[in-house]
Amino acid sequence: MLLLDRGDVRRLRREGGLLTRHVRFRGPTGVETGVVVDGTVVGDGGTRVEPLDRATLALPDPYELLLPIEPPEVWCAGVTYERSRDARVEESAVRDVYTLVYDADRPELFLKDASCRRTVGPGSPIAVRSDSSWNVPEPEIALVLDGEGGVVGVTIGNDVSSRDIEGANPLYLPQAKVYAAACALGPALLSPAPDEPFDIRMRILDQTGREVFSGETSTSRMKRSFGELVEFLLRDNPVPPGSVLLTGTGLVPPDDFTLEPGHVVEIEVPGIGTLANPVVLATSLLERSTAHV
Ligand code: DO4
Ligand code: MG
Repeated sequence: MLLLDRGDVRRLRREGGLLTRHVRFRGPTGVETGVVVDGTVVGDGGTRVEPLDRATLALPDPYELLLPIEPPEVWCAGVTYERSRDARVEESAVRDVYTLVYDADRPELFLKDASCRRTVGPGSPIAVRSDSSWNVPEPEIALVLDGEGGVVGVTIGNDVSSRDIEGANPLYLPQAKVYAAACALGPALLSPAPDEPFDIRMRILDQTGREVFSGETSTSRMKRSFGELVEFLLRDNPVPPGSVLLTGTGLVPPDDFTLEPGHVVEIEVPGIGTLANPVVLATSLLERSTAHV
């Protein structure tokens, strides 16, 4: 089920004005939508749940926080920050394409997921590819689109990527970017989308809880505006309402860092919350899903 159909998009637009964090969760009676009020999750049907943690909004048993929306499509923009351009130039055997796209009028845009097959929610495992030895999380602001050029809200996105596969040849981009659990969204959908820049902080913890990377950036460092990215995405392209556009990463860990199974990635955006996901091998998820077929 898609949370955000045309009617939902209209409702979010109508409710515009008061900044609200929208969530979805599973409880004993099924999936509910709700909002966060003074740190408490309040379901539309009246259920009140106190999160275990006010940043991640992780919920106690028998409740489970879900994706705030199930987007029909997830798109990504790339090389929208100088840091991303420099990292790509460093990793790639074909360097010019990144400098050219950073300076060009037309942005890089690519399809990351459709039908929510590869996108996971807060607390669920994200994955690294088994045929890659250099993987990174990409913390990004994710715009929720109304399909008509408007942005109805924002959430946090993680565009998990393989740097060595893309670095070998830019034509391998879909393989570097699109695989099981390569995308995470959440924990909440903030609506309406504020005009102010967002601070984005990322921490990566190892199996023992030790911090192995931390960094922060701001969307004020982006080369392009959100409006420009949405306008290019929708040109001659029927993107369904409720789809999501990730707007690029400005945080890249040092070149000797690779994301590994057992790590936990935490992405914090003040006003939205913290998106936290443990890391596994993509193959382990596929084994599990075929076991249930
Ligand atoms: O060109 C590769 C994609 C870069 C990207 O995903 C980003 O800058 O966030
Ligand atoms: Mg990215």
